[in-house]
Amino acid sequence: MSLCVIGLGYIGLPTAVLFADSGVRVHGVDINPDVIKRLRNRNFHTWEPGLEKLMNHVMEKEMFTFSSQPQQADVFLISVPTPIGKNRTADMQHVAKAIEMILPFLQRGNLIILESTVPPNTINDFIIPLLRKSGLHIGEELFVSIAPERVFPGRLLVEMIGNDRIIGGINEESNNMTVALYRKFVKGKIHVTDVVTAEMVKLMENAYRDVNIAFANEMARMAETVGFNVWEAIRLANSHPRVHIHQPGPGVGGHCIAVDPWFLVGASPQEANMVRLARNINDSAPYHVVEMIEQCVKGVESPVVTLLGLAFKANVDDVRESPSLVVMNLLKRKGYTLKIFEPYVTLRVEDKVSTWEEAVTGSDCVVLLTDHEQFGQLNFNGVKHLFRTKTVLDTRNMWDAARLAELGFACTTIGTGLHEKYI
Ligand code: SAJ
Repeated sequence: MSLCVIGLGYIGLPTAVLFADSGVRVHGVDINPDVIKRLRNRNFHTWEPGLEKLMNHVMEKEMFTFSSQPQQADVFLISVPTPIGKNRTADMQHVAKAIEMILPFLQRGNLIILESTVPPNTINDFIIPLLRKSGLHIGEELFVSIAPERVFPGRLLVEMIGNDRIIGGINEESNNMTVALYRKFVKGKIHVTDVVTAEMVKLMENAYRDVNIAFANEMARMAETVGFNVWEAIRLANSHPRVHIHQPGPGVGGHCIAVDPWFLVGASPQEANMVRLARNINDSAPYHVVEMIEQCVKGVESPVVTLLGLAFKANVDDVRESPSLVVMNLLKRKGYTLKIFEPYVTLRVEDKVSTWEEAVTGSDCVVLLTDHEQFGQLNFNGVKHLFRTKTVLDTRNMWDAARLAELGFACTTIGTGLHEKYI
């Protein structure tokens, strides 16, 4: 069995490596020469547990080769980005390019699998017309399916192997071939359905999470006016066996939850009302954080604001669509002096400092944006003399506000409405 994987990004590469480890001869393709160069130099730069070791292993066994050009194979797997483009519609140019690249290599009996997240009807209305250019009879000589990835950054390998997989083929042969392939490493259940349902399942999962987070964010705003603690209320509500409310925060980032719901809005603008509203609520969250920061530093002359965390979520170095960037840019535009402390992200950012001590020196307000584990253990007592104004704002409920108040801090936690007590 041979497999050609197009796109060696954060999903394509580990997928290719897992197939190679399961005995499939894999050729990986990426149009970005930097990716190929890095792989050649075995410079992987990944924070995903276990991935580097597995890559070295399959390369040594010569089960995984890579280059900028596809080659003939039994199966072609496409795992390229589908970012949000103009007018918040899916930008399909990378998928189109991937199909174009493989067309000259297609042979009778090949299977094409799409792993990228796409709007509903993409396989039927977009992919199949492109594949017809091969001259092969779709469904009889060329088989097609979608098998969307559903893994959580930071747990990629564990989830790729252990999670259930949804497969939607254009016909029974496509389904059977796709199931047989994924069975090589997937330990979770493999669910087979039709293509449009498989496309929709992926989008529904992420839209469900977005709507749920928007609900939590709305409850948080309500808590600030009504006067209760939303974190405690959610914890207690979730003790009900059929309730699972997500957590509020400074907004929703990443390339999935902040993006995929727009594919539903694009596909069905009349019907996608709740999905659109949720997106707008979550997109407004960083603006609310900025308003709270302005309240915290009110009356301070030329305030210095410290931001903790640029990554979109805990313990990763990924800043795509991060609400922290929105907060940072808004504050910059308003003329605030900033200090940014982000131990995970190597990105060069103006105003970045490298230690906690540096971050708080001369600060008038320290704002916790990303819930990196280490931010939960910061030592305030040892640095409190370095602050100019002892004010903190916690958007993730990681800090003990009562303890900080004992140390002389004015501590505001979003979604509590109780901050007056500590000021
Ligand atoms: N967030 C909250 N409150 C919460 C949970 C998350 O504000 O209760 C925020 C996070 O801080 C972050 C954003 O939402 O900014 C998204 O983070 P995430 O960790 O929930 O999700 P992703 O984008 O890393 O991964 C999601 C996952 N989807 C689901 O859990 C349904 C993952 O399984 C998908 O594979 C991935 O999207 C994808 O590729 O679609």
